[in-house]
Amino acid sequence: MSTLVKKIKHYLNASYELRSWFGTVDHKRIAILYLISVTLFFFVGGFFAVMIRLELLTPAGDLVSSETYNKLFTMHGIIMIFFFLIPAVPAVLGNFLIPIMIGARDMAFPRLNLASWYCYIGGALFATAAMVTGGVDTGWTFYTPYSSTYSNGAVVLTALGAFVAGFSSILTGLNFIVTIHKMRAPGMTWFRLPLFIWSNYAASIIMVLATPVLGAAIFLVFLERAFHIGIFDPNLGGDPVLFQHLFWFYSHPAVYIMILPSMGVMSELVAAFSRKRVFGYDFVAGSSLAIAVLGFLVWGHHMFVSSQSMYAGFVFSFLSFLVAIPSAIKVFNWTATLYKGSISLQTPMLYALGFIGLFTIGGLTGLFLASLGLDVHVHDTYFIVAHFHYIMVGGVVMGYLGGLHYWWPKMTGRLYPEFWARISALNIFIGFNLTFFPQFLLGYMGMPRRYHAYPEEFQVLNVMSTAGASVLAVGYLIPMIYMLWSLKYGKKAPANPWNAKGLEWTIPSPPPVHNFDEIPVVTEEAYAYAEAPHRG
Ligand code: HEM
Ligand SMILES: [Cu+2]
Repeated sequence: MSTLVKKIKHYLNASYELRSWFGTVDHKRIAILYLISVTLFFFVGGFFAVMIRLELLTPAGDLVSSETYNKLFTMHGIIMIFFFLIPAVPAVLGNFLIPIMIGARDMAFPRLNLASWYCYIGGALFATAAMVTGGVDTGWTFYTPYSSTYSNGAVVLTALGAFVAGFSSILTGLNFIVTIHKMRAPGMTWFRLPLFIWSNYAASIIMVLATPVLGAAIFLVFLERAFHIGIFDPNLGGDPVLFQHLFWFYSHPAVYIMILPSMGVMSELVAAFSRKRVFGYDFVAGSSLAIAVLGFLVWGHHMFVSSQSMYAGFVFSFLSFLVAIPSAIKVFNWTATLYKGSISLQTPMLYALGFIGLFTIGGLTGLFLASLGLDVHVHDTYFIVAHFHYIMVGGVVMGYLGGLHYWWPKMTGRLYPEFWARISALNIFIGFNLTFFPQFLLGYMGMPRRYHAYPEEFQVLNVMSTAGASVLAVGYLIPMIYMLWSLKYGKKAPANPWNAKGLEWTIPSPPPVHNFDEIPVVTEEAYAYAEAPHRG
């Protein structure tokens, strides 16, 4: 029997040569390459976060100099946004699952897929070079004229890193769009697609349309720095606010590049662990597209106090309220899916429930910020920091970890230890709230962001936040350990450990090189769970 099992070839044991990995065009192997790279950067970015929190333990700026502190939060932001959050869900889970979920043998452009990973690595090398040659201190937002004229840091190298990594995102988006249009198995109509596909599709549209604008903005900063052409520097006849427009025209939609794919994971988890079809499937699918469109119309809410006309402020404020509606539709529909579902609280579901709660807090505080009058008060305070961490860490990272646990058996063929996984999910939830909730209070009391020292009355809340960060750090380390452990010692995973619906669960774990021996013919709706046998 065991010799028989050993003979089964799958994508992981098909070949062991280095070339078969670094030259692979298999979407599943590319997903693994991304998994390793983004995990590495998550911990590098995490290291900077720990340094920031240690500095803020005491009111005096005593651990690092103010210059070093500026570099710490800049590199933390750049790494977490460009090298972790943007690629995490689409490039790891999306790459692995999209072809399988639609019943295809690979992406539409397998080589382009590999090229996108090399762009990511190229960008990462530039960014790493910038870090080791003195770092950069502009903030992840690269605001001009500081970045273009005054900063002495490695701005050009870092910007080049973000620029090159941007191509990875563009190529991934392009590949997803074409794959979803062209490679669906017979019977896999648009409205039978898993919602994970819809949300990645919507995110891909943003990747393709918005990322080039960031590229252009960064390129202009480079031109101004290198050749002193007056684009942003008023001394040279330029306009610094122009940069903010270009930057946020990308970066607000970019927040949806991060959150949309994670919302897709959420729909999969909620359905699988309530054993029900997602409530209001059409609305959840449509809301992804609505977010992609509306997301392009709200960038001015980052510039309420940047000399933007008051009337523009009114309009951006109103539009920002609108963009919250499709997100609220999703939260409502996930909750409605839980209602009378037969719920099992396994690890991925714990992450999903965490996502619903934390994303709701992040989204509601987004509405506070979208209110023009209130934002003037809390702009550039710790309230902002709390808002976006609730969404990006409470939302995106929770969804990513939930998804990683859910599909881990499929990706690796091994089960992880459920006990430790639950402990760490709980640990992350508690650590997260302890870290970031006090920051809402600090911001509301007026503590500005991006300073390495602060008045003494803010210390108690800062100590809570730093304590929470240490709990959170442990929460992130535990999965690292048990997931690596499971690769060797974990129980072998069956094809469908969760008894879930979806084409990915119809093929062996781990999948064979070409996913399907025979291309499936789809006859079922998505999430065709027999309605849960109902308890009175
Ligand atoms: C529910 C819809 C949302 C609304 C109405 C909203 C509103 C806002 C507003 C008005 C600001 C600017 C505050 C200021 O700087 O004074 C802001 C900042 C921010 N938001 Fe949101 N937001 C929403 C969702 C999101 C999502 C989904 C993400 C990320 C995945 C996100 C990430 C951010 C980030 C990163 C910043 C700060 C950028 C910086 O200055 O560094 N937001 N949000
Ligand atoms: Cu925004």
